[in-house]
Amino acid sequence: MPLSEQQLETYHEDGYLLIDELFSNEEIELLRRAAKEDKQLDDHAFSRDDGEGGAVRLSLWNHPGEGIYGAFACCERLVGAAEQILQDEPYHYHSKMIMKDARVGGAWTWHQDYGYWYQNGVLTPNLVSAFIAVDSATRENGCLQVIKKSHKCGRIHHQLTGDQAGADAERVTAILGRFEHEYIEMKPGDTLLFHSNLLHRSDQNKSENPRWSMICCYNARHNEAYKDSHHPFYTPLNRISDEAIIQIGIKRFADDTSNVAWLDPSRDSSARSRDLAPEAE
Ligand SMILES: O=C(O)CCC(=O)C(=O)O
Repeated sequence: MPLSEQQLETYHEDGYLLIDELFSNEEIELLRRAAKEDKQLDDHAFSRDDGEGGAVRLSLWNHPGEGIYGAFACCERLVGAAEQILQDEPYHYHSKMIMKDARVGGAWTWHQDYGYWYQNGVLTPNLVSAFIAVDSATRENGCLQVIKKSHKCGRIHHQLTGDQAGADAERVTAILGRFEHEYIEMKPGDTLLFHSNLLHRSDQNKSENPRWSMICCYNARHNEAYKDSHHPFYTPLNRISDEAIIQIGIKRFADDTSNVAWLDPSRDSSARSRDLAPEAE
């Protein structure tokens, strides 16, 4: 059981749980080097106007694959934690690398991930994301910000700002008046588990330091979408041991990413789907 009772309680109460050093220096360095040297990752990257004069850059894939990215997404440490949180079998909904580059990395507006995923036919917000710090994330380079306990507000109406869908600004302002706004500073290897209805955002990166992070998203088996979308239906996940990360990482990614099902940017609606539906739980 990766998470203690106390950690689970914190997650459910606050909508997120920060775990320091979930991944060792050796593990995260393998991921960092692999990602930064990965031409395929770069080739599949796409940008979205952030509505503040910049653009966010990310690569997104649907299946974990058998390389280093899959080793992280399928390791017992993360999948076990997701299972405890979801109280159901987790399956890989997608992973992404957020490439918030030095000086030019774009901002993310306040949003809930379920604000996007609702549109994909996912019926309940029983999904969890694991945000793994690949580089250090600080206030200067645009670390993630969250509104603590905002997952309790239910799903909020989303609308477009630039290319990104953001949560209704009037409601976010009201929520900020009552709930705590937190900056989540992280060291490489630290991991934030967060609820799909947690409001989160990040500022542009005007610093000299990149802020890359990998986010693995899991859906509960019994919460698979009722209709087809650009993300997969339930697909059993091959859990691997925590030790395998180093073994696979040392082999590096060579041709490993070929089976991850890269998502064509034209099909991706994350960070830009328009949600005009009424608010719902
Ligand atoms: O990496 C960030 O700053 C935010 C990313 C995010 O919110 C998302 O991918 O939904």
